[in-house]
Amino acid sequence: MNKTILILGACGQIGTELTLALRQKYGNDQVVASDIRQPEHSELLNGPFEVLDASSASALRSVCEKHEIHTVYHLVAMLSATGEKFPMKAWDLNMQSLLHVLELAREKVIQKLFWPSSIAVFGPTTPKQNTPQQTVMEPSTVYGISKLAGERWCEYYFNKYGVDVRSIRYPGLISWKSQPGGGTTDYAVEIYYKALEEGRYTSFLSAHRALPMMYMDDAIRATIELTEAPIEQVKVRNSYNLAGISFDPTTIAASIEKKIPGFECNCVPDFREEIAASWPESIDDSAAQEDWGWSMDYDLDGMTDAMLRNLRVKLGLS
Ligand code: AKB
Repeated sequence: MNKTILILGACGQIGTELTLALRQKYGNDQVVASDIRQPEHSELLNGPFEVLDASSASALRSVCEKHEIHTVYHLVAMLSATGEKFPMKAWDLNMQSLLHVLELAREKVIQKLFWPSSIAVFGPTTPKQNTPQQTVMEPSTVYGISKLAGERWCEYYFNKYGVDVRSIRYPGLISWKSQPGGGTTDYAVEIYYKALEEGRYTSFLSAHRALPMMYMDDAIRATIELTEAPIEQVKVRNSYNLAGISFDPTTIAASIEKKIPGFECNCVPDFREEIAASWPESIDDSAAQEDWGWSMDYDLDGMTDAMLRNLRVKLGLS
């Protein structure tokens, strides 16, 4: 059976690494990368690449039909901080493209869908510590509202039409290959670049503002493991909590300082502090552990090692 994969948003932070991981696993030709722009990473051109506007239903359909796509990884989104600047654009982009793909799955043009949700579905009224899988969800950002609505649509299409849709509520994702853009958790990537380049960093979140985060290798493995899990193991059809590692700017700075003595971090919070303050500090992911056997590899110091080692090479500092 043809199991060709389509990645929407392949040039983004997650899309770049997911495309490379899936091509390594299944071969370049089996994974069609797509984005609204041509890739900066030439590695993405080692297999099929389509310039595709995922908010166009007809363009999406024609790419899925042309390549006989089986599984779509839908990674197109405007993140929390940019979303607050452009609320209507964020809503349109985040919702339209998801609904188009869900419709293609309902019509059986594609057979399976992975769609990412986020810790942003939680809000100021959610319990902050060890946030449960099912709890109060009153997000206060446009991004969070769009992710919560998306979760409801995913579960609706599963219940109503049997669409095989799978989802993870990603924590902040930390990676070195490709940078994030427009998120509230982005400080935890910037800090590694600045530590190596300048030996100091000014955080836009306050010193003790803890958030759940995860190293990209764990996030990619979780994404593929959930998408490929036997169907009977996937019991949550809105989105699974993933805990990751919880830390604040002070704690990540201390982890970096162990490797770069003298590294200095100070904090000048901006508008993103309010967004972060509305999100959980730590997450309970026991449902993911029990249902499909999730277990994380990287702790904070392990992630710091990996980030600094890889960035030194990337930035030509080694
Ligand atoms: C953001 O900061 O907006 C994202 C997220 C937590 O989903 N990284």
